[in-house]
Amino acid sequence: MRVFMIGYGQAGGRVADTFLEFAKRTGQNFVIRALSINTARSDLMGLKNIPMEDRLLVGELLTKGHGIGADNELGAKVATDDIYTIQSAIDKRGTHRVDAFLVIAGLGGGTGSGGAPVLARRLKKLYEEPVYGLGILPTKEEGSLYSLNAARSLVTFVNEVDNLFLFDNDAWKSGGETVKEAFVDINEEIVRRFGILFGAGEANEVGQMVVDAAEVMNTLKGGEISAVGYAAEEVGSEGMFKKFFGKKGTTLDRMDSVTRIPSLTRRAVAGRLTISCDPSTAERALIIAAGPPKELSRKGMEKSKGRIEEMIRGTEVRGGDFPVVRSQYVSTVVLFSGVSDIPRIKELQGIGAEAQAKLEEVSSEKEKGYKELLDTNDSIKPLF
Ligand SMILES: Nc1nc2c(ncn2[C@@H]2O[C@H](COP(=O)(O)OP(=O)(O)OP(=O)(O)O)[C@@H](O)[C@H]2O)c(=O)[nH]1
Ligand SMILES: [Mg+2]
Repeated sequence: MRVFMIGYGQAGGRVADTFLEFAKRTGQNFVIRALSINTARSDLMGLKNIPMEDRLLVGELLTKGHGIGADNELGAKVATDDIYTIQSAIDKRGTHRVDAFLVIAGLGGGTGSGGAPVLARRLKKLYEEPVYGLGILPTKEEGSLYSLNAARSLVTFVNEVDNLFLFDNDAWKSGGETVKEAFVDINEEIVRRFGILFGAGEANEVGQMVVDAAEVMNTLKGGEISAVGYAAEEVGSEGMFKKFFGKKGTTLDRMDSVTRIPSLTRRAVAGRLTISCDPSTAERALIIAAGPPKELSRKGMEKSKGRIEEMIRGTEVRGGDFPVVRSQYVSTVVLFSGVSDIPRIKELQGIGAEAQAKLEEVSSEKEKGYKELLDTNDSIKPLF
């Protein structure tokens, strides 16, 4: 699938930047263009792979390029005020070869959480191609304001896009690293999964039953929220086999390649998903097996599809290959589209509602104080 990516805010920009790096490193061409939009000039300057001319500063009149500090409403206002600048920046870069748009943002801050839904709505008005969102949820440690922002942004974002992929930083953070190092690792994890999903339809090599972009898009159609699972295994083991058995592997290798895909699919589903959820609630699913074509067994894929069909609520399960001749790994990516009852969303909404109530209390206290002040002022007799 040829994707026009827009990274909105710092997280969005960094993830889009990592996508570009991944595409270059692996020789994939699924990123048609990657644009980064931010209210903070320094965040834009910190990117490595997105060309300078594709970094767009917005809200300059309001923020002078210094960002807007986790204010979700202000983030939405900036995007609304500057929507024509953003729109023409996208249009100028050419959208005729594009299969889909992907708007990426961290939903806990201000710029991306407020801006991404506004942009998605505009893109849907302007183009016929689907608009997907990749929303990154904050960690619990980031506090209730971030949860409130995420809860607010989620409800609008999910309504403005054709499908919203969620990734939960909270489930992926690991202790002991600095935040910056942690983000580098997390962004790699994000890009590996979605890079296979979007790259699959654009494979440079031929194979038996190669996934095409339409299959990915049909799986995403009509689903509100999607989660993705992934597992990989090294297969460059022929040398080892020779070493142990003194000949090239035959029967055992073939057996391996038939059982490998179902076993990797099982691991992808049972392992950590991009957002923790119950896959059985999914309306549709897609399995992609990536790796050297001789390792991608058709039988193995059929078996895996059968298992996922039994698992999910819906009946549509697609599957196919992403041949990568030179790869040392076989991996599977499983996309669950239209998942529901996501505990983390309920949690964010709970924390968000509490934070909202507290905010209202504070502002009504302030108002009360102000009124009292006015009342007192009233009782002060004019001097003249
Ligand atoms: N996965 C990932 N998450 C990030 C990254 N950078 C920030 N985040 C998360 O994204 C959320 C929002 O932060 P930012 O993207 O920095 O916010 P912003 O959109 O720039 O908005 P401002 O509040 O205006 O700075 C937070 O929950 C962060 O934890 C990143 O590189 N990768
Ligand atoms: Mg920022």
